[in-house]
Amino acid sequence: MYRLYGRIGSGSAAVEAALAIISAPHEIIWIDTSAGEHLTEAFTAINPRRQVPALILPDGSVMTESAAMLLHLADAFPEAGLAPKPGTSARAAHDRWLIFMAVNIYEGELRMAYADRYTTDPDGADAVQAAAEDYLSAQYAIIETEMTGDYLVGNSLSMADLYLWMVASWRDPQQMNAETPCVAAHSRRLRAIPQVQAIAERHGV
Ligand SMILES: N[C@@H](CCC(=O)N[C@@H](CS)C(=O)NCC(=O)O)C(=O)O
Repeated sequence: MYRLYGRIGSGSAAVEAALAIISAPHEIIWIDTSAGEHLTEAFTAINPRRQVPALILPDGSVMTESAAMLLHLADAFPEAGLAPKPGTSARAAHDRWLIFMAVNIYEGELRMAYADRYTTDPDGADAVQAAAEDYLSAQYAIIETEMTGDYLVGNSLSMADLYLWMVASWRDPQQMNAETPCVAAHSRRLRAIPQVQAIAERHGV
């Protein structure tokens, strides 16, 4: 049994979707960060960065980092076909997209959400957000240019698609439609998958 620590509107959504699609037995423990539940001693022992998601594997070991969780689940459930075979160039492309989104897009969103953490200037949050918005647009433009089919890699759904759906769900849909229509269409395609739809509804996106 997997145990996922998550929060509505957080990076747990892609992991929730992956666990649902591969039908892995799991439970979700909701962490209310607005009530400081991520700051407790018990949760800090699970993730010293005091962030969700965190994933407890069936053997009790702890994983943090949403992209790493998806890679782990892809390899632990190869029959689900949610990532190309390890060692192939398709897998290289897949892993590249996952890491691209984790380090550029998710991080860019954190600059939007926690702007005051990214400046020592007490009046600097607006400038951090403005720069983050430009930065995010540039990252999405790269995806838009390189996305040639229905999915990010090859002709089938992968973990990278679930991650793109998740981060794109944090953006303004109208802006997405106007600036990156292929990414917007990808989000609609993903949302039509019943398990993704259920998670989207849970997260209100
Ligand atoms: N790199 C981490 C980022 C996780 C993260 O920043 N989570 C946010 C929610 S989306 C969080 O827990 N924020 C609480 C805080 O930093 O105070 C991942 O991909 O899992």
